[in-house]
Amino acid sequence: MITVLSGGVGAARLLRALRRHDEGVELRAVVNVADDLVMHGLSICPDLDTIMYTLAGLNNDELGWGLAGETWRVMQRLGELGGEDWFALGDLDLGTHLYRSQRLARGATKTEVTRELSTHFGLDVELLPVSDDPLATEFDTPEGTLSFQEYFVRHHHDVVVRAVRVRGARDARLSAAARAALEDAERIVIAPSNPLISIDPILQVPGVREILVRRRDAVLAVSPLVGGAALKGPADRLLRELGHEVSAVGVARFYQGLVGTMIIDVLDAADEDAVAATGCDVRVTTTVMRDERDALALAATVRR
Ligand code: FO1
Repeated sequence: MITVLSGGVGAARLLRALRRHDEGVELRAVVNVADDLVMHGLSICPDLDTIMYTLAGLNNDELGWGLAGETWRVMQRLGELGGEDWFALGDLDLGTHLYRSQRLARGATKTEVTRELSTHFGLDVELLPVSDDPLATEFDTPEGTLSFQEYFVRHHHDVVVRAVRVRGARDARLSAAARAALEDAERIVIAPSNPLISIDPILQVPGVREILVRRRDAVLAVSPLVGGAALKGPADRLLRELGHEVSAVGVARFYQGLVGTMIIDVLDAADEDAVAATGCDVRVTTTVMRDERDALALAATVRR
């Protein structure tokens, strides 16, 4: 069994590649829920839904989120009414949020609702919210304190970040299913997701770090940087703003003590020795999942 610590699109593509590479392997994902939000009274879980839609083959690959072939009639009407429409919820996607919100309001846990949705969408990867307790990433910026989606979507992550916090992390309980997925996995993979805002909220849930430190030889991380830059999103900018080196070495230092193996991109091959000096084995390969062949090659390097 392989367990993948997961943010959104990078994790979704790695999970899809691991599934295609080996149809027989049991796959679980322990997923960040600190991007989650309540909007229009609806509970929205972007990372869980991105992975779910991707594994179901229903995702909008261009956007990296939402459903392919989506329509936006509800948002259009909301905009006409002068409502809050900066966070775009497609007509079909809204069905997922309505279902989840009602189940949560009736007392189901996020873990239970995720299992129900995963069954509906025919997934053969077990998606596990890291915790059923509320977690919320927030950013200190010159614009004030911003919630995750205010920073990421409303401000297009184009605002200086002075500090990042995960509200609720200290008191959050690691779910029993996520704990078992971490304890029982033959291999724990940290996806090429943003270390600071996708993976760190998972690591901040009490118990997760301790398990990784203890199981370090089984832990492998894929660097999200390629040639020292993020493919998409603010990973490089945030590393710089929060005082980390913007390179595979900076990522390796961030995960130091937690991982036994790092996979870095061929464009960062010059960093191989410095990454190894943080105390892990290093594998160098193409980490960009541009097409099926690249994705399968990365999956093969993870499984090696
Ligand atoms: N990302 C955007 O850039 N703009 C949006 O309007 C947007 C809406 C949205 C709705 C549902 C959902 O599940 C995800 C959505 N995302 C949107 C993506 C998402 O907010 C971020 O990419 C992740 O939170 C970062 O991992």
